[in-house]
Amino acid sequence: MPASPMPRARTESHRLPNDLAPYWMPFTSNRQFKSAPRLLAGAEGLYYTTVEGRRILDGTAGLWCCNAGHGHPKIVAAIQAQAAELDYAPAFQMGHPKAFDLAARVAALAPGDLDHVFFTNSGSEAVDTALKIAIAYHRQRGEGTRTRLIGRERGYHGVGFGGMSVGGIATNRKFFGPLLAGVDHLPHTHLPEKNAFSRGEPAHGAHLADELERLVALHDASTIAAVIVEPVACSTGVLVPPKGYLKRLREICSKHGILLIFDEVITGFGRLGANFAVEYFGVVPDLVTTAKGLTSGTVPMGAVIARKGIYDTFMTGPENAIELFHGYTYSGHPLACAAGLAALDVYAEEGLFENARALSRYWEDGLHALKGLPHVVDLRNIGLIGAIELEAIPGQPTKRAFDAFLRAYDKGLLVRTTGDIIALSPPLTIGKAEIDLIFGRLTEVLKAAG
Ligand code: PXG
Repeated sequence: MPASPMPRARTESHRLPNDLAPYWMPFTSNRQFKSAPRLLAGAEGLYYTTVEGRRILDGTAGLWCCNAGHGHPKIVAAIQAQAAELDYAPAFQMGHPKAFDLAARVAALAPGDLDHVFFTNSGSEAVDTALKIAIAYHRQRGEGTRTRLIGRERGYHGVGFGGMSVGGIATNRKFFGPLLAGVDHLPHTHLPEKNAFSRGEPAHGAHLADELERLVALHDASTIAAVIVEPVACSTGVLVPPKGYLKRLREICSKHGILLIFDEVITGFGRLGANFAVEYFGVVPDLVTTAKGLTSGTVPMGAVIARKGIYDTFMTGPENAIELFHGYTYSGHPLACAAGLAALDVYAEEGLFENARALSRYWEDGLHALKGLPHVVDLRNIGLIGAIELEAIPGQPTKRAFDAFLRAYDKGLLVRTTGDIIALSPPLTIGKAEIDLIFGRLTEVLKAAG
């Protein structure tokens, strides 16, 4: 879609708020933000407009979610029409057609017998749902001792107690007590000494999947319900799986009757130029968690996709009995379903996953051209995801990347940072010209920092 040349007409959202104090902002340095707020008023195509009327190129698809770009007319119209037609339908013991339609569409996109879809409202809820399904599945089969959950260091699975517990980012865990009992972690796969500046999947590290055998030997397979990993660990700063790693993890899980969960909240819906990472890597897990791109970020929604055998295991007992005591008031919300159906239409009609795939090499070349700029210690990429790791300022971790984020924003480019890593994930509607713009502006930012 063409970017609008001018900010849209001034509306209520273009005014400055009177009081910044009451809103406790999530995952934000509240005091820094409120001293110099970055407020967005509008969005169209690949660009945000700030309250001051500046245009900002969206290098992050919002928070890795607006895969169809912003304000797509088809998605906007679907949400508007749905709000007028059916605002809400009870999610328990009642339904509405679009929830079934969307589940069928999502199942059709997922390979193999990943056939059944449970709706949530976020990635965090999708993760907690998948963990609960995994534990309940084993109990249902008479293996109630399988309750242990295995995550991975540096993993991010949202902020519920389940996701936090299997997650592996220390700052997201250490403030919140003992977390879930019976959780262990695989080692992360970051091997910069061997893999720095890899293009796509790094060559070294498949052996790290064998650490699962060590955990099985320690805990015994009969206590382990599931292993959960992000196929590409994004929030921690984009760790691409080493060649062969995911396949090995799948083999070890199958050998020991352990369910494998892929957390595809970011990698689902085209981010890698495929429907899911499942397809990209050719490794089929037992459960897939998604969110974000499912509705192109327009209405909150997440989903768990389960293999047929898991669903069927629950479909036993008396016909009028509830099979899974789990769900949310807003599971399969009509507005989210309408947005999801429209987003999936747009992805297909405009060939956006194909666009992502076709551009991934150009994207890779643009990113790796930053090699040699001041303080750049690693560059990582896959699909339309990129990461620039910077050398930390001694004694001031995170400052170098955060300063780059602020300078990029001043230059009209939105990026994300985590630690001293800049992460990039533009809408899948991007073209070569805007890829050039992103890396051109980042080059200026990084040179100025040197
Ligand atoms: N799993 C994964 C793999 C995620 O990336 C979640 C679960 C949680 O989703 P919700 O919808 O509950 O936020 C996520 C979310 C970032 C960033 O910039 C990443 C996420 C969210 C916000 C920022 O790294 N990932």
